[in-house]
Amino acid sequence: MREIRKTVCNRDCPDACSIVAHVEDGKVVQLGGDPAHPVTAGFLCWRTNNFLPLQYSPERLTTPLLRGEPVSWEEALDFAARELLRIRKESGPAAIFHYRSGGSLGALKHLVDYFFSEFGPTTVKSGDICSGAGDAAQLLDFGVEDSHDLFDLLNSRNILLWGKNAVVSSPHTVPVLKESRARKMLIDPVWHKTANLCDAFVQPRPGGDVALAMAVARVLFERGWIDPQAASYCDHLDAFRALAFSRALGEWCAEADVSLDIPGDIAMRLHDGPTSILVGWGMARRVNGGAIVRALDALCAISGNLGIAGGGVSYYFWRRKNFDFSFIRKPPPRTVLEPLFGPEVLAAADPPIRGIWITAGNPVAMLPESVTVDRALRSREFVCVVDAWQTDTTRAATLVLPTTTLLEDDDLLGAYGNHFVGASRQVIPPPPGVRSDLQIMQGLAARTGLGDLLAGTARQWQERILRRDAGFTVADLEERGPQRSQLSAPVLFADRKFKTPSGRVNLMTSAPPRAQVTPAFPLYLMALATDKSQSSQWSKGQRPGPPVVTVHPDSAEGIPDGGQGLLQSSLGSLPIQVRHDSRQRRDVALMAKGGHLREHRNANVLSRARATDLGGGASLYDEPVRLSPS
Ligand SMILES: Nc1nc2c(c(=O)[nH]1)N[C@H]1C(S)=C(S)[C@@H](COP(=O)(O)OP(=O)(O)OC[C@H]3O[C@@H](n4cnc5c(=O)[nH]c(N)nc54)[C@H](O)[C@@H]3O)O[C@H]1N2
Ligand SMILES: Nc1nc2c(c(=O)[nH]1)N[C@H]1C(S)=C(S)[C@@H](COP(=O)(O)OP(=O)(O)OC[C@H]3O[C@@H](n4cnc5c(=O)[nH]c(N)nc54)[C@H](O)[C@@H]3O)O[C@H]1N2
Ligand SMILES: [Mo]
Repeated sequence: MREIRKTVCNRDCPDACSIVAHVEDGKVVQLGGDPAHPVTAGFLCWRTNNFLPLQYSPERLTTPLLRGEPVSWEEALDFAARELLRIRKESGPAAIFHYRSGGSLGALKHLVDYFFSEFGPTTVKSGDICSGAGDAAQLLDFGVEDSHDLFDLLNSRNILLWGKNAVVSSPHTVPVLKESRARKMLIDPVWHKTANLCDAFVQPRPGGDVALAMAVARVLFERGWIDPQAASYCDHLDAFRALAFSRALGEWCAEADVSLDIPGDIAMRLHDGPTSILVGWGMARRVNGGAIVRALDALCAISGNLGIAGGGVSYYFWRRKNFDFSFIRKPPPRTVLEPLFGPEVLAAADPPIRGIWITAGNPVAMLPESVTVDRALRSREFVCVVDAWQTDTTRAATLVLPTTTLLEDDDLLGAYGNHFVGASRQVIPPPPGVRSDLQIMQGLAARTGLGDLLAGTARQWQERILRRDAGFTVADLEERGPQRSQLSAPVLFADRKFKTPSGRVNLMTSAPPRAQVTPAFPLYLMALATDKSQSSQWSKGQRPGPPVVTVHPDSAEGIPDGGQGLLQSSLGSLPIQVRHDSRQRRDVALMAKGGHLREHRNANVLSRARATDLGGGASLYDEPVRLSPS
């Protein structure tokens, strides 16, 4: 008999969809989107619609592996406890590094942080590979990082999609964009399908956005299109104006590589408000990513689009505000900057990092300088990876512990692309031998002197973590499905009061230079999200053969469409297949993110570990590369 069970997707995606699972004889046979959730709107993305091959993959881990050999949970947890206790005793807790990434965005994953905070506190990561530079930019400018209600886009007269591929990475924003009658412009160095939703497409130089924004600001000042109240809620308006006027319009346009009429067009759209700027998270993955987001914040502020319905500069939705993690309070003795994971782990001293615990992350594939990350892991005494499948990272581990998938999860989810909160619930039990992160840490707590630190069921922890003033209980989420948080106003900063030290917007006054490509390496390598995978998790596996690199035909170095070649950076090279696309700029080489290292499909083997200007992000899209025939 077919039964229908609902859950919430826990993947690292802005949408946090409500999933309808069809279960037959204990097996999930079909997945779909919940029509009752206003954002999910009855459909799922390709990668989750097609998740079942991964759920039932033969690669699924169902038993702990110690140095590659199956062992019992008793043995595995005893070993882990012994190693952690030994390293702590010999070198202190800072010699242990707990690294958690976004494989599941469930709120209870923070309980693993809680364990390591109480066991140590141990070394943890700082910065953020995904959005660190943009987060820091918005916190500097506004003191808080959050967004307008998703449906407030219906109040906009103009929408600027600034480096945002909604079709691939936030598919549930697409129906809202389609419904909105606003004029829409995409500003992105890369042509992608989201351009089809827009009436205008501007294709600036990668990282040229600060220059483009300065040109726009200059036009706004020259035409008198500055909000007359701007000086009352913005600090440094004069210094920002001076920055915009520090170069002629033509110079800014040359730097951004756009024609002279573009700044005027964008300025007009900002003036003809309300105008919403939707900033893609990818903006933060450049050397000057923080400055780019700060420049967009400033454009929104001076043009009078902050704090009004249909306006705003929306980057991240503050999903964590619905949860109370205040019980995790011990400051770490040391941090490892996430984008510099490989080099910093290798270089750490006093004490060296001897043990690493990895939760919901695949750093070997997903962090820059993959080979260095791999080497850093393989040269530690003890590395434990908790994951549901074999990955490039589990292969570098001493101990691998098998855990639940999104269909077996029991957790709370906030979204970073809308203001809903939901509960994920097991639509099927995990296979025998598989334990949740919480169960694993409970087993470890019992063995490391932390006793009942984590005692309680997942449900009890959800009750403890969900903030009462969000406006609903865990039971409500279970019975009625995801609910919109009352902690989020439809319009952000409606009172034009900001959480900065002065209470006003902190406008930028200077900007660092963008990254340059060179004659020897003339292309910016951009490995971007694809509809076929969630970062390194490919629903139906990776396409066979070498990874595809898409370039403008003029940049293909004579390699024909479909031909093979090498993609090289100063770090290494990768055999690839070339695809021609004349809609792309001549200075970019495009790949899919998340290819596996062991199959030579990973762009991060070519990217140097470099941090961004702000917030400890990674300059993932700024690596200069070249193509050559193989
Ligand atoms: N299908 C699928 N969906 C996903 C993911 C996935 O792997 N697959 N990943 C998830 C994750 S981890 C995240 S963080 C989110 C968001 O993931 P993101 O990758 O941030 O989302 P995109 O909207 O694709 O934003 C990237 C866009 O920024 C553009 N861009 C890059 N550099 C510049 C620049 O200098 N200037 C301008 N103007 N644009 C630039 C890129 O060309 C690209 O179109 O998506 C999530 N959704
Ligand atoms: N070149 C390049 N590199 C990038 C990016 C890019 O655009 N280009 N994007 C960056 C971005 S935006 C991000 S967010 C990062 C993502 O980097 P990661 O977060 O490391 O990527 P995922 O593939 O999502 O890996 C998470 C792992 O968590 C596992 N997992 C899933 N659920 C659970 C669970 O419940 N518990 C545990 N313990 N594990 C679980 C998955 O099986 C998977 O192997 O990558 C970054 N790296
Ligand atoms: Mo991300």
